[in-house]
Amino acid sequence: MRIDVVTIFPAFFDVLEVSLLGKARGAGILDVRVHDLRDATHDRHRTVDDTPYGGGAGMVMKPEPWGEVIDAIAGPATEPQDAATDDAPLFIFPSPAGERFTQATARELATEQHLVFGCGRYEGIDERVFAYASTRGRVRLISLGDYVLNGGEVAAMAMIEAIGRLVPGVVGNPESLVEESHEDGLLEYPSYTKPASWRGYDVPDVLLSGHHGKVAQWRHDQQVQRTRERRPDLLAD
Ligand code: JF5
Repeated sequence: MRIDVVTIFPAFFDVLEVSLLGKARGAGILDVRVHDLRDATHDRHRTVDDTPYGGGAGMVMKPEPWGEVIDAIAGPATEPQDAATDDAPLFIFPSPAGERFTQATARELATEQHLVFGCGRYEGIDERVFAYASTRGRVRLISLGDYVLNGGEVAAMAMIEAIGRLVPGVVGNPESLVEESHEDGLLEYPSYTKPASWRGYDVPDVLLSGHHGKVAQWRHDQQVQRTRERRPDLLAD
């Protein structure tokens, strides 16, 4: 999978070098390229924002640098219908005004060939950038949750990690992907390791019993109980 990131803070993405995703990049499974939006400016102050038409607080990201970077990433313009196809890039703009990102979104996006994350700052990006990007690929505005960040970088990083680990070959053991939280709509069961007794806290007897059926039943009960207590919204749907 190829992932391009467009940002005015490319250093945010240095951490992608480490950990599992870093290894996947080394192995050629993930091809991540980070682009500094300011490299597509041509004034001496490398300006990426301007005041909003119609007035109001804050600044808006100018369209011209975005247009240049989109051209550089997506290549020469194609026929309008080609932008909607699966092999055209999928542009993702992290935004609190977008559709909600879930594990199901991560699964869906992990099947894509080419993702482009556009990280906005200030009060947002000139709306015409989304229209232009949609002539070169599909466009989705995606929200991590109902809170506001200073820019799209942290949201993009979280999405890249959630998506990247589902790309075949990135996580060593595919079984560890199946049994995890949110894949079956329930929270994870509690986990324990040695020692069986630690500072007066004991591992539940059932886990030491060697009775696989009872262990599975106990774990499922724990999942349901925790989900009811912590995330009743998950049980509702
Ligand atoms: C952002 C303009 C993007 O705040 C977010 C966000 C929250 N959930 N998901 C994303 O994005 C930052 C700020 C201003 C565009």
